[in-house]
Amino acid sequence: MSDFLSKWKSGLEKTRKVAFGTLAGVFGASEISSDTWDDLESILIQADIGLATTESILKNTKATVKAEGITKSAELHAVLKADLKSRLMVPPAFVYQHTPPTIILVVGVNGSGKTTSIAKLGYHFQQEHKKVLFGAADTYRAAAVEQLKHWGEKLNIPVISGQSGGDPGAVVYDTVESAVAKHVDLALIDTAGRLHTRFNLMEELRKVYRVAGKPLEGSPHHIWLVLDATTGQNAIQQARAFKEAVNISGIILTKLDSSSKGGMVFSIQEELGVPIYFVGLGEKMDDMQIFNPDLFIDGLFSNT
Ligand SMILES: Nc1nc2c(ncn2[C@@H]2O[C@H](COP(=O)(O)OP(=O)(O)O)[C@@H](O)[C@H]2O)c(=O)[nH]1
Ligand SMILES: [Mg+2]
Repeated sequence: MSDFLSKWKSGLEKTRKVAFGTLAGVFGASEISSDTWDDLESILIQADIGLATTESILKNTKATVKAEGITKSAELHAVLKADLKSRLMVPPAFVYQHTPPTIILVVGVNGSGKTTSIAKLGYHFQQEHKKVLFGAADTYRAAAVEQLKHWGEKLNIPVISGQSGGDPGAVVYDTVESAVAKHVDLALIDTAGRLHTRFNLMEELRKVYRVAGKPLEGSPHHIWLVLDATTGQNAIQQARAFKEAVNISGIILTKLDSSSKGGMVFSIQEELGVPIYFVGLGEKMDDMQIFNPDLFIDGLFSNT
């Protein structure tokens, strides 16, 4: 197996075990009965697919089964796989600004994996021979700035930071200005994920967004929301709130390798209509992979 395939298979191992792997029991040799549909429904819900999406999957699958005259539950496997695949968006190819730099603001709640994802993304873009800059605008936590500096040193990527407890807007401004002056291809900016109230957090994000456009018109060019896959449907609620505040252009889904149930991937696409650009399949630098629906579905089902 290629490195690439084995990364998806091993990364999704836990997810497969806790959720989708149990489908094997449903896809037995028996005839399809109302029990088959009930079992399928409960497994999909347990896999964090969410009620609305589960209902829609069942409806489509039942229609296909009827149209194709399928009677054996074993044949449901392929029908379900095809339906799930059709729900996932292949992420659009990443487009760099014609005139560099490309500025990416990375947002999300504390602990979702923003800072480590920025490090992994920095590594990813370095592999594409791009010159990268980091901005440490999560000024509320000294540890967050230190964490990004640590990654910057390891990867040999410069980090723009300000004073601890200082104005995040000032760091964003300095990062964008410096990205232009240093002629980097791309800047990734870390942001705070927690303020006293959600309203404050969203206001802060709007402000940071406006400030990013001052030194460079059109910036930020992307706003990526980091979601922790292990938080399941809660992540969808978070995504809605962030989407109201700023124009989220892509999702980074972390911790798919932890005991996430994986099903929220389908709700993200269905309810938010925002592409998943990257997924975190482990803790290593090269464990951040461009989201690939085929590999994802195959990884979820590989033992069934
Ligand atoms: N297993 C796993 N752990 C991750 C992944 N992404 C982030 N983490 C861990 O999640 C924790 C929080 O990450 P951090 O980047 O500090 O989150 P932040 O508060 O949003 O900046 C850290 O312990 C990371 O190592 C992932 O894709 N897989
Ligand atoms: Mg952080």
